[in-house]
Amino acid sequence: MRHSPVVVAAAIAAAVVLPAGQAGAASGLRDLAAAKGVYFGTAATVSEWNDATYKALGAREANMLTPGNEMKWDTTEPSQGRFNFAPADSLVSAAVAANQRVRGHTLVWHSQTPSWVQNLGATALHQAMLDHINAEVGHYKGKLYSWDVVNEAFNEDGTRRQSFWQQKLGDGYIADAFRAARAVDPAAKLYYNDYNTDGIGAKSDAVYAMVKAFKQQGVPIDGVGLQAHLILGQVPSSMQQNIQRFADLGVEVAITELDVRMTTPSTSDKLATQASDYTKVANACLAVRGCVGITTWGLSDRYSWIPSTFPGEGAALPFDESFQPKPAYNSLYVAYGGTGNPPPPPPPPPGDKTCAATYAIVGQWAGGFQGEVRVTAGSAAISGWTVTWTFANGQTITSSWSAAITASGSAITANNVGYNGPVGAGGSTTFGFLGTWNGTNSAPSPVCTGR
Ligand code: G2I
Repeated sequence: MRHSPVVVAAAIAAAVVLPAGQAGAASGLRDLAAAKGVYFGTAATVSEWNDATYKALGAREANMLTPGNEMKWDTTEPSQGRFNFAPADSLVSAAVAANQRVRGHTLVWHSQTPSWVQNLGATALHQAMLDHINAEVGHYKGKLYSWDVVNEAFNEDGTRRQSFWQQKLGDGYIADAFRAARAVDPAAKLYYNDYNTDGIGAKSDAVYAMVKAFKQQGVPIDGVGLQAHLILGQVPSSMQQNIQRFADLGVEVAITELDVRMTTPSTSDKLATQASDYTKVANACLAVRGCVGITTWGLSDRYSWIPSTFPGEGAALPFDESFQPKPAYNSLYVAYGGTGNPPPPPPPPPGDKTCAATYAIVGQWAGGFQGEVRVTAGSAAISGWTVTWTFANGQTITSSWSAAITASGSAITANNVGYNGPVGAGGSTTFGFLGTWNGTNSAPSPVCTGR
């Protein structure tokens, strides 16, 4: 068939205007997922989004965003009644700018919750939970797709996790949290979220029984999040059946934190197995009406929780550390109906002076500790950096090396000293300090700004 000159001219114009590789069929997973009536999302943190190349990749691939840490209690209410929504606000603004919706994560959890909460008596704890939900859900009212209201409340054998919530408040705290969240933002979908509930088993049976009971009792629950932190080659064979049984209860289901970890280094065999694992998960969700979307816990192996939690493991995400698509990405691309070549990784924006910071407690003793922060440059060299964080538990810094550190209350600012300002593309440097602590010494989330 011959094209009219007008059509040919339009095609040429489109080819010129669109970034290379995005003309024609090659768009990111978000568009493919949307065409199938589902979403594709990722988790990200403020610090990760400082890497402009990574943020651009997220904007191309994801139409749903989950703040990785910024909506958790240790950030949002570090001391009672003092709320800090600034880090999460910046992620929500970025999501709005990228036309992404947001999954709120998470309101009531045993982890990343300050000691002041854990130390309350039962009555005060119950009130603090309601106050926290009122404030945080209220702050984001009308802006979020969903909330993970309660996270990880069950043991592997299906009994309730004996967290401070459970021990002090008993079984009723989960329903109370859902009721409180619904009362504040009736539009947000309210989820229960957990791991190792991906296939049928004792733990998912317990969640199933709870959701069924909530539905019968009129407790407001809209969704179940299956985290899907999976191990290579171990996608549960009953995953689709499990998703289906939850959907049959009248709740939606989401895969909320997908990654597939392996022992590192990766090999082509392991990457092929991982690709088939990603296909299985995508197909299990796509096969069930009511499985509304998949979120991966990050996009690139450059930014993943796994190596620090499971030493010797990693390589769990669809893009490698250099943002190159792995076979797992191609699996998702095909599962979502993509044809032709997937889009190439986005080039680093010119002048992209970004960095990421990770915080580690390298030693701790009665009253004192030694901390170290690693600054890693993004895809371009930087000539200097500033790292900031907020201490949640009243820690102070008494001395430091390789950085100039100032404190304003609990807010810490660290600037490079002359000799360790320059960091090559993808390279890193560290600085350290001695500090004091009392009671709890939780590690903060540092934010890095490069120049
Ligand atoms: O652990 C993986 C995920 C399991 N399901 C719930 C998720 O919320 C959880 O996410 C991870 C974050 O990705 C990590 O970034 O939750 C971890 C804490 O349970 C987060 O790790 C923490 C480190 O433990 C801290 O030392 C660090 O200061 O991240 C903090 C901020 O970087």
